[in-house]
Amino acid sequence: MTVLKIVLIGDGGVGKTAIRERYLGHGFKAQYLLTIGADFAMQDSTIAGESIRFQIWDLAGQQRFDAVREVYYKGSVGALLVYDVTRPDSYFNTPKWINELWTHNGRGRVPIVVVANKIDMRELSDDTVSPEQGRVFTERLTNLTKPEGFTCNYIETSAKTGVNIESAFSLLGENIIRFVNRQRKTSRRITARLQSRPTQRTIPKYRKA
Ligand SMILES: Nc1nc2c(ncn2[C@@H]2O[C@H](COP(=O)(O)OP(=O)(O)O)[C@@H](O)[C@H]2O)c(=O)[nH]1
Ligand SMILES: [Mg+2]
Repeated sequence: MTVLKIVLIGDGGVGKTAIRERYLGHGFKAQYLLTIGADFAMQDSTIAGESIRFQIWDLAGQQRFDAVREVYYKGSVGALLVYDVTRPDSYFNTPKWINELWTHNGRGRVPIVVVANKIDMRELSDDTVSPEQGRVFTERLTNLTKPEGFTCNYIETSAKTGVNIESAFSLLGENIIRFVNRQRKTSRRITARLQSRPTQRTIPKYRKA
């Protein structure tokens, strides 16, 4: 069982907790209690034939506190980056969140699924973020991560209706597996190289003797 730490990022009120609760099978509420610090929950899943356990971190309330933030991001291998389609400001703030994640997780660029949430409210609002905007942004993001062996995805969700919530997590899982496998390969290569070095050095010495 591989444990994968993932984080939910995005402005306050975009639906991070609602998405997590929906994924955990807890339905949907009109209000979620603000928890102190960061909350985390486990959910097991099978991604690309591998059993994995998502450790899902959900930053509650104080998104401004640096100390909480470092613990929150450290070791995370992926994120759901959520914005609210009825709040364009939450879309324009997404680069800030990505920057924070990639700076503080200790692993650099890790997979992200861009989640355009609250699509059940799109018809009710005049000023919304279009699917096109979300896709263009995600393509740009993927250009940054492709050299690392994985892509980023765009998905439209509603925590209220439940549409695409499962898919958001499984897309993220698939790209994390790609990312993790590649990292493992790299570290095996490095280990092999380190182990072979002493032998290479000692052989000429013995020959001389
Ligand atoms: N209509 C609608 N409301 C949502 C959706 N997701 C979350 N909400 C509501 O938006 C508010 C903020 O959600 P919350 O999960 O607490 O946001 P967070 O601060 O990002 O964790 C709550 O009142 C939720 O019920 C959604 O997909 N559709
Ligand atoms: Mg929350």
